[in-house]
Amino acid sequence: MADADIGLIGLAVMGRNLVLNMADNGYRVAIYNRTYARTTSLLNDAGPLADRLIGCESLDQLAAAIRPPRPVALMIKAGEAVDQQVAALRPLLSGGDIIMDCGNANYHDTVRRFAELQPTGLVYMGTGVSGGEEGARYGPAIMAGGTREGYGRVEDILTSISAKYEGESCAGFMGTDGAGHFVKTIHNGIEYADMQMIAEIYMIMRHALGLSPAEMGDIFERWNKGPLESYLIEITGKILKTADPDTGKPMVDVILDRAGQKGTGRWAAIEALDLGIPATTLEGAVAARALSAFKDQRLAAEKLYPLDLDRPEINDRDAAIAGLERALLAGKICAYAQGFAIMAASSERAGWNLPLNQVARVWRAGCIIRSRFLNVISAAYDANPDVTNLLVEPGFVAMMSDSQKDLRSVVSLAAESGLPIPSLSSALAYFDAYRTGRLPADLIQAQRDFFGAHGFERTDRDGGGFHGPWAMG
Ligand code: NBP
Repeated sequence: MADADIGLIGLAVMGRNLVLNMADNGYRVAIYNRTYARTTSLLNDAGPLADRLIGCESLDQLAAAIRPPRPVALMIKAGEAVDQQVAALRPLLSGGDIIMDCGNANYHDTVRRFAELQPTGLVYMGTGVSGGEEGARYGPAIMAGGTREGYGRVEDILTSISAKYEGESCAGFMGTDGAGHFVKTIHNGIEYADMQMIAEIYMIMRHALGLSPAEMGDIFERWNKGPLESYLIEITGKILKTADPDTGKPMVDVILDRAGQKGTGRWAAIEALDLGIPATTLEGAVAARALSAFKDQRLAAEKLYPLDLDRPEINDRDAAIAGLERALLAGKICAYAQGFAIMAASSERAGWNLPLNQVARVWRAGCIIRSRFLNVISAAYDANPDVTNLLVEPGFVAMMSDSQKDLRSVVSLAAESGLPIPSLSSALAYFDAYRTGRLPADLIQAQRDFFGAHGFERTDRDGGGFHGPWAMG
């Protein structure tokens, strides 16, 4: 009998938890996985929720089990697997049915799939889901794309299963075709920058201030009650206070310093470059992870360039720690200014009309970058939907004016101590370039004209295409 509210394909860690979340919220879900063992395993583990699940051994059974018009969510490995799954589903679905890809798709693929399905009458909804395993089970942030009409038909399900921030759902419609997956990509790019800047502060605390992991853990715990309050600060405090059960050493001390990445941060940086939007904090974070992978080379280079710097004396440790907190806030402001600038530019290029106030709201709970700070961003976009750059919005001007000196001191301390802080230092460089009325780009233009006759504009005349009186040769 076709009485399921939705179908879900892909019962690995994310899909399985989303299904349980849907069932918890009263929905009847038809479930399918390429390897049937995962389906039986979920049915066995679901306890009383199993009554709301319909295990299907084939896609035909799945299609027959859902009440039309049928929404089918995919929670499978991103990439080719999604194309294969869509191709297999197509003949089993009919006009008005929805295929909702909830995996981490590259948004370019989503745009293509949306266009391919449009003539068939099927609605393709690229939907970013953030929050990992726990988010999927108890409430993720959900960034949906596709058509507004299609979203209207799954809105109840998505808002019910999403995280809630003070009672408000953290699910929302971002725009047509690839908008939802694009917003998820930028979320991940900002996440990279946030994590990197926290790691850089940790490095300074450790090597310039000589703090132990447990001491740092206490500091992050305290910071989580202030303007930096966020999931990432919270877990950093917990991580730093955790000991390795085998050795008794701080857990961070036994973890190899080689960071992994699955690619979404890199996608965000590529989009920024492609759009011509500076996103140096995100790029710095991607590069920092890449550089961390060259462990052997770093160890060899360390021998060639031993640090023989006179490290600056820090006389007032408490003041230095307070400065680090403000510096991290300043860096965070620059990272979010960059991330939101990428979204604004992409929205304009794709004609998405991304609701940036809503993006900030959706990110306030359920996702990895959830934080108190996102309230300030949503308020800025509520007050002025055409924000040019968050750095010049009144609330941010006040915060940045208070904290930029600290970012400067921290970058200077790190440079004098030989500590690499690519995201914080590029945040400062971005801020300084953004607030400088006249940059040395005059000389760049002269050089371009000298070697390539590219022409330039003049400060004292209208129009362009002027050339300098350069002597050739
Ligand atoms: P995985 O990304 O590890 O994918 C495993 C699932 O994909 C299994 O159900 C597997 O079926 C299925 N699958 C594969 Br692999 N190839 C397939 C194909 N050709 N046709 C049909 N199904 C296929 O699962 P996950 O970690 O649960 O993540 C699911 C999606 O959610 C991914 O896009 C991921 O990037 C995204 N995501 C993950 C997280 C996270 O924290 N893990 C967070 C946010 C988003 P099988 O059982 O038969 O092999």
